Amino acid sequence: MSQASTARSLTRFLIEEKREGRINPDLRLLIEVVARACKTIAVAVGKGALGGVLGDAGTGNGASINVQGEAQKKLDVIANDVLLEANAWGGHLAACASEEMDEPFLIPDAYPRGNYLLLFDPLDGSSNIDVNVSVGTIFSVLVCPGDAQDVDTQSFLQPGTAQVAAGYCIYGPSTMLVLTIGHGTHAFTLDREQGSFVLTQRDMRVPDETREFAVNMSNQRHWEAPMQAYVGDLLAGSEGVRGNDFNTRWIASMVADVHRILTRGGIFIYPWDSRLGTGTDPCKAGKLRLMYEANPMSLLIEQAGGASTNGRERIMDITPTHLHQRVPVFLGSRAEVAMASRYHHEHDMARASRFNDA
Ligand code: AHM
Ligand code: MG
Repeated sequence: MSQASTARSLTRFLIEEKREGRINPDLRLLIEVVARACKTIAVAVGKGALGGVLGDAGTGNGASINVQGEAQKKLDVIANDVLLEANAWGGHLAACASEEMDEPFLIPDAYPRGNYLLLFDPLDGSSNIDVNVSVGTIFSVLVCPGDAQDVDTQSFLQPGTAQVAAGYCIYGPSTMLVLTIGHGTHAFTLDREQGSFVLTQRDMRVPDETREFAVNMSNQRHWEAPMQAYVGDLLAGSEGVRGNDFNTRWIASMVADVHRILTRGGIFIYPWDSRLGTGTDPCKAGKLRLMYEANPMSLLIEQAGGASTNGRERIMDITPTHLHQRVPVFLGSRAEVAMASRYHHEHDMARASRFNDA
């Protein structure tokens, strides 16, 4: 048999998963629609300056600002529109929520409403667009609780453990879709000539141990004490308590950093930071968004044998109170995530015992 005939397309993979009873027909079709939208976004990203898609969105009156208070790039807006248009009419969704939109987009009355909710960060890492560094789309799928006609913001406020699918598409030297439907994490590479995603890695595994960490070190002075202590010990290398030298990588595209970790291990950290709030306001508890970034990446990482916490608890156990809420993130190689959590637990216990003694 030729290689072409044995290659497993995303479509074939999903049909086989359906035969195994691991995915229902509506979710299968929804994932196909998202994958198709990602191909369209890949084309727009790939055109770069030739497509007139670089730079900030907005009118002559200044940059357009999203609900997160961040300046939108043209490609943020384009990617958001592509995902909405592709998903509006298929009949699988009740509503979409996006990092780029204040409120959920409810499927218009002109189309049938399905039972799924789709959440996405249409173009993650968009500060990298103008310098031609990898960016990506992150998505998460939930089941709509109750009647799809009554869907509202509250319908989305489910913990990450309720996700029925999650994935990202990375627009890098090659375009790859990394997907989980709760039975392992699998990678598909876009065959640009054929226009289809082809399964290139089944059951990705994150190595348990690592000597590589990813964090934006320029924020160090704003971190809390246990994070300072943990990274201090990583930086001390073989001369410190860890007894090993650690390497560092920071792409500033979560999709690209997580893709590296899924491929060769590591720990990705975007911690709480004193400029981001008191920690009691869920909209300011970190930089990354729970629903659009942390939850889908956590499911992908856990399905590949890794771990994901906010330093103190499993991210997917957090019940959201706000659609756009933020969360500190520590995810990747299981043993290293446990080590980072240990610094936080020991710090909290020491503080509690000082408080009790006082
Ligand atoms: P975005 O969704 O607005 O692009 O922001 C999220 C990105 C992540 O991809 C990345 O890990 C992080 O922001 C980088 O932040 P920083 O520039 O502070 O290092
Ligand atoms: Mg993002």
